[in-house]
Parts: sequence; C-alpha cells; structure tokens
Amino acid sequence: MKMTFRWFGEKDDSVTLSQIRQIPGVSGIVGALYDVPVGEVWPLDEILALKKQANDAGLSFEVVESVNVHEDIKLGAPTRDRYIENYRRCIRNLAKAGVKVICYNFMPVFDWLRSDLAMPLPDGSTAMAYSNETVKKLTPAKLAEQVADTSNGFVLPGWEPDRLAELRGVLEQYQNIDREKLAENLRYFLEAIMPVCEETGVKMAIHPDDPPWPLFGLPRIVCNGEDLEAIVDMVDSPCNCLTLCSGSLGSNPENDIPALVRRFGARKKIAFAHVRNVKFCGERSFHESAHLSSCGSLDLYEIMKAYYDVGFDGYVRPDHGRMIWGEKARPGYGLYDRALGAAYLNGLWEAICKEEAGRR
Ligand code: DNO
Repeated sequence: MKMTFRWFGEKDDSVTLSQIRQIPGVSGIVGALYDVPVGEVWPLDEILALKKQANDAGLSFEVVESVNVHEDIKLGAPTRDRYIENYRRCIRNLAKAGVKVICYNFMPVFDWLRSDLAMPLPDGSTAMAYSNETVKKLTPAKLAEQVADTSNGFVLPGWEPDRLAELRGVLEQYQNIDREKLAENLRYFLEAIMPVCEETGVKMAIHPDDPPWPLFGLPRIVCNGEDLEAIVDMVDSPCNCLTLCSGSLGSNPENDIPALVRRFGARKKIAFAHVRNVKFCGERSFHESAHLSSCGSLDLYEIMKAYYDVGFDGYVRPDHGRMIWGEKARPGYGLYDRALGAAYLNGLWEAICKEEAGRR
C-alpha cells in the first residue's frame, strides 16, 4: 500500500509540500491542475512542473484527482467526441509524466455534496455533514451559493465557479437522461479511452457518488456494489478500475465496505483507496468524523484488514478530516486531522501486517 495525501497546489492550498513530507509514511501527493477548464487538455509542461515540485519536496506524484469529465460526455451530447479526444490526449500527457492512476467521477452536474461544511462536534471541532431534510428544502442554486459562502474562501473540488455558472441550463439538459442513458454514456466514454489507458498503463479509477443516492432528480449510477460491478464489467480492461471511497459509499449503511473491498480487491479492481469514517445520524443523514473507528459508524480496522487480505498494493489516502486546533483550511482538507488519519491508517496497517506475519 502506498500512502498519499491530496494537495491542491501552491496557489490554492493552506497545506505545504514540506508539511506533507513530514507526515510519517506519506510518500506521495495526489494532485491536479486546477487552472485548466474542464474538457481541455492538460499541458504537458504544466504537469511536469507539478511533478517537479512534488519530487523536489521528496514526494512522488503518481495519482491525479481528478481529471473531470465534461458534462457533454455525461449527457452524450453531439460534441462529446471532441471532449473525449481531449481526455485521451490528457491521459497520454499524464502518462508521460509518470502518472499511474486517474481518479474521476461520473456524477451529473454536482460532484460531492454536503448541507453543512462546518457542523460543530461536541469536542469543539467541526466536520462536514449531510442532512436529507435540509437538502430537500434547498434548490440547487441556493445550495451552490451556500457552499461558496461557507468554504473559508477556498473553491471546493467539484464546485468550481465555471461549472456552476450555467447550473440551470445544465439541469434542464438532464431532464431526458435516466440511469440507463447515463450508464450508456459512461460505457461510450470508457470504450473510447481504454485503448489509450492500456497502451500507457494508466488506470482509470471511478469515484463513487457522494452521497450515494440520487439528488435533485438527477440520476446516479455509482452508489453500491451492484453499480460498481456493472461498471467494471462494462468494459473488460485491467485499466477500468475503482476509487473505493469508504466515506462516500459508507454513508449508506446498506453498503458493507469491508465486503466491497474484498469483492473488488480480489478482482484487482481497486486502484485507489480513500479511507475515512462517517457517523450515521438518521435516514440519509450523516456527519464526517475522525478516522478512528470509535468516532464514527465504520470499522476502519475491518476495512484495512480487508485490504490486507486481498493483497492490496495500490494507492491509499486519508480522506476528509475535521477542522481541529483552530486550523483555517479548505473544508475537509486541512492538515491536522488528515495527518492524524494517515498515522492511524499506518498504525492499523503495521499491526495487521505483523499479526499476520506472526501467524505464518
Ligand atoms: C471530495 C472528493 C471528490 C472526488 C471526485 C473525484 O472531496 O472526494 O471531489 O475528488 O469526485 O472525481
């Protein structure tokens, strides 16, 4: 397992590469180019510059999160082929810089969604939360506004202003897109890019829908084990893989995360593991918590044990953290709680490895 840490770049992150370098066991960053509009090709020189920054700080750069998929591809619009061709060129450029895994998602319009970016917890920290009751009362536009107002001045990944500017128009375009059509458009996209992935050795790792249920009437197709199975079977390729995000899938108590890790890990379909905890608060409601099992509803020991048992040797990262110790950062992506998360996951991993070695 290779422990990584998401970094938003020099201009856009309160966390520095030298801080990341000092987190025990973290060997690489998960990065992206944030200035390139969705659908355009990432320039090789800019990718190489990001890689150099990471390498100069003693960190690798082998995972990208995300190369976002243009809405026209998800909609199956006539213009999609141009964007798919750009995506293929982007994969080639990333491969030239040594990138091995690209995380992406296929969520219509919105990426991940929360109703509260700073819900106070009893210990004085704050965490991101989702309440179905609150979301039901909001319009998409109102929610987007609320996110922009409460994100400590940072642009949240997936909530970039250019994506949200044309919200109403895009929502209308989705009126004729149901689950089947969306899945068909994903298949079309995967069929077109897999040959390039196989040629370059880059794995595409789809991120689950977060939260894993339909929102504002928009279809969702990456919500549970059945969905994941349909996707990996959609195009048979070693490069058609998953980002198994425990917190996204895990916010539906019906998703058994250790079982999903075993099911898809055994098939070598997990290229990237996002490991974090959530606490259920009621029907379709949860808040994020510290990574420790006892702080949330998921058993992180069982999750890491499942990764061990399937011989997982891919990339892992701690995921959203709470805001603690007075830190001001992009919600979910401060330094402190994610660093605690990485240390905890490394601790679980060491204990599991030693215990298993002792058994043999
Ligand atoms: C949120 C992230 C997502 C994720 C994308 C992948 O913090 O987990 O924004 O990066 O869905 O495309």
